[in-house]
Amino acid sequence: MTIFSASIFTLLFLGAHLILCSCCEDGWTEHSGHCYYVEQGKMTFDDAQCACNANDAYLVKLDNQAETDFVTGLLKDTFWIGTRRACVGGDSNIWLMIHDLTEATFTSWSPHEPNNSGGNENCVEIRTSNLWNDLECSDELKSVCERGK
Ligand SMILES: [Ca+2]
Ligand SMILES: [Ca+2]
Repeated sequence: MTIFSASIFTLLFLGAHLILCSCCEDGWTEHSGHCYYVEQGKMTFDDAQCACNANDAYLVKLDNQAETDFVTGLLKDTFWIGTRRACVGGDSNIWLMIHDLTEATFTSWSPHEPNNSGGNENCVEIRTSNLWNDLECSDELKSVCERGK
């Protein structure tokens, strides 16, 4: 085999590897070009986001129903998602994706939620029904981190 053909073979192998492998680290699961990690430890919303940040990730940004179906398949429990109330007026009904601070265009609220029960429910959990609920950020839940490959 010439050096040239050996180089071509190596390039083809690497190319196929990049296309075929999930490219997520151990413990992370690939879906649609992103990697996801389930944090079983229960933490406040801020601590959960910090734990994700420490792994170059962010609290999961649920962009659509397909991603929601995937993530709720990873964790059959309540958990934090990366969405919280915008700090305008104290009682706004604008919800931000904390990863990029854009307003949530996809939402999936439980019936009668968000209800801001007690006036301090500014963070969002997914219930076992796979629907969203606003909840106090100081509550301690499991969480899911997301990052690009
Ligand atoms: Ca996402
Ligand atoms: Ca609520």
